[in-house]
Amino acid sequence: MSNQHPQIAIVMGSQSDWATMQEASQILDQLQLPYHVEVVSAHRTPDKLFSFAETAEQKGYKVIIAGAGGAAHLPGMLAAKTLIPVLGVPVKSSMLSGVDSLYSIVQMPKGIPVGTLAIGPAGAANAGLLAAQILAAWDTELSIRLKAFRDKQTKVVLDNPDPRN
Ligand code: RP5
Repeated sequence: MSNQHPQIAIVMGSQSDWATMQEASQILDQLQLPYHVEVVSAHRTPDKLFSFAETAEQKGYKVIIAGAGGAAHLPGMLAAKTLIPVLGVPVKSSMLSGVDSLYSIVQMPKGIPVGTLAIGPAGAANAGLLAAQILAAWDTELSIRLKAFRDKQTKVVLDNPDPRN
């Protein structure tokens, strides 16, 4: 991990979201990208949500990954309070399997965008990749690491064409 100040923040509505959101952190670890992690709840700590969003730019964050489940306000409220791009991850909920989270995050009214990923671990991992790809637009070395990541996963498929093995 480099000593570089984190340009990515991973926030989530609850400690219980970490099981999902750690997929984003694992991708960023693989890509040697530093990140900040914090629980920020839209409904339990609304004032903290506001102060996090208001100070995010001065802390140097360039992308915020926000995961939440149920009536998932966190990504949309963060997006309303900052111009930093917010990637929303719908966490799978116990009652509605995360479809509630997905609809809450993806259906932002016109004017305040949230880039919404898939429900659950795949969405969290892809949020990590997408955050890295956004930063790679200004970082050639990161771009090379992302290309190597893709080449590796392509090779795994090409090297194992028989599904019975
Ligand atoms: C949301 O409620 C969180 O994002 C979490 O997905 C869900 C359940 O939270 P806990 O009751 O596990 O704290 O705020």
